[in-house]
Amino acid sequence: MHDFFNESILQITQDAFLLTGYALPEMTTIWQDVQSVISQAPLCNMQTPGGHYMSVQTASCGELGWVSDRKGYRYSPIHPLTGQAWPTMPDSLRQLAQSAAGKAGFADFNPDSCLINQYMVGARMGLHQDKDEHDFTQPIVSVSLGLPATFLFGGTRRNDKTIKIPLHHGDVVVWGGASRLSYHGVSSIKSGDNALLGMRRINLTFRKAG
Ligand code: MD3
Ligand code: FE
Repeated sequence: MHDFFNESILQITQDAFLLTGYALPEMTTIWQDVQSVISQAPLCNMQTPGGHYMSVQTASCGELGWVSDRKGYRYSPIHPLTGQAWPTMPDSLRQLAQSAAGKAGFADFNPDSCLINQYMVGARMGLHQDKDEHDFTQPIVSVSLGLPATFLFGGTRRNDKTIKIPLHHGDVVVWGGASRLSYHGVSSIKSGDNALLGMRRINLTFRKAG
């Protein structure tokens, strides 16, 4: 089972672990549940406080969702366009995030937010820190779906040197402790065609935001 899905655990730094292929055994259900969430909470191009639009489209599920507009970045209990509560976090997604966190040594991870980032070919995410959450002792779990990406991972200062980490369909990364406030980003997505998702990448990030 595990060999079949090419699963392994690689340590990136002291508190960051790459679980290759970890989402593959449950992928059919995960992808169905993600599609159900984004049919209820449409993906949208958020505006940044600087007035630009992100090249990545976002939506969320769980009690809180990450949103951005001219007023700033924050977590909100409602979708900014529909005005509705975010869809409930599907059990398949919560269980995947909890079990991956456990594998990386973070017991009892209980996310209240799952951010869904959609990257069409050419979309990217510049170097940034995730600091809109309240509790930096909680890890972040990320799940990559669809087209591969080059993930950039640096230190806690913007100018620290970055390393490149290739992320593939089904890979899961757990970031906590000393790496929780590290700068990170995603290089421009190259064209390709994934058997399940087509010409795009979707990343799920699970957080304890509130
Ligand atoms: C390392 N998303 O939504 S996920 C984001 O692939 C974000 O969509 C990227 O960065 C994506 O904020 C990267 C992996 C990730 C998420 C949070 C981190 C890596 C992290 C926080 C600290 C260090
Ligand atoms: Fe981030």
